[in-house]
Amino acid sequence: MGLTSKSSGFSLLKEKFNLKLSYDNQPIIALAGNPNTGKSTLFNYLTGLNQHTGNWPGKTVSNAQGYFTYNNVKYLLVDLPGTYSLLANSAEEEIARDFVCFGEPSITIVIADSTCLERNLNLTLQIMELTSNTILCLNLIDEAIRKGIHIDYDVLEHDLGIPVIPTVARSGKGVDKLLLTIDNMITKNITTKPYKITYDEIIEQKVSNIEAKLKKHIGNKYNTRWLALRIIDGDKHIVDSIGNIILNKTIM
Ligand SMILES: Nc1nc2c(ncn2[C@@H]2O[C@H](COP(=O)(O)OP(=O)(O)OP(=O)(O)O)[C@@H](O)[C@H]2O)c(=O)[nH]1
Ligand SMILES: [Mg+2]
Repeated sequence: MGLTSKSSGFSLLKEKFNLKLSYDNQPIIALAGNPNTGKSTLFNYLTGLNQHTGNWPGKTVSNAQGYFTYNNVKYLLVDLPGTYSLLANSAEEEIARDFVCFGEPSITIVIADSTCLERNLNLTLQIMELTSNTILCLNLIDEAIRKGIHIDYDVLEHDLGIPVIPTVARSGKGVDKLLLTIDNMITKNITTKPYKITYDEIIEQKVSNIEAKLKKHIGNKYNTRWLALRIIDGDKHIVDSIGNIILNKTIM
């Protein structure tokens, strides 16, 4: 599944991801995370009945999109399938990864299960590598407290370089702070400085070479460092998508 060559911008998003944008340039918030971390609970809490459900185009994976308004801004919220990684070993991983990479969400919220943070942080780091507009939502904090797990939010926030918000999605605890953080990120009152993984010198060298070539063809719209890493991985799906972006640009 690559990007189609005829579409661009607003229509491309609508076509590829079947997004129900209510106005042009509407801020899109993606909810990502491991399976069973409370993504849909938070999605339902924020959107209420104001939602559409269906399938992702061409997939049998269900898709939920909904709206919520905060500080006079109407956001489109997209509930991504639960995944342990973005390596695209399954349809769910492919959707989550394509959406975060090419769907251009304004913000990606990673919903983590606070009772097994180590496993959840793996996906968080992968998402942070793909987009700097990331918020980590430490959900199920009530369960963590019940199990005697203590998390130092400030240290985590400092080390990751992104906002870290504890929540209980089932009751809505912490959601006010999450909304305020979204608003502050959209209005650029908060800027993030996500922790970046540095690879061995030989890989970093190849990444810069590939990145320079990519930038020449596709500019700065997409995360060329991440795309270069996937090319080194030999990821055919990503190579096809890049080919289609280049073709699309040539046609425009
Ligand atoms: N105790 C507690 N339970 C929660 C919380 N958030 C969600 N749950 C429960 O956790 C379970 C999973 O929640 P979902 O919202 O379906 O999780 P999900 O991430 O959408 O799961 P997938 O779509 O399968 O990836 C449900 O039983 C929720 O009621 C929370 O903060 N605290
Ligand atoms: Mg769900």
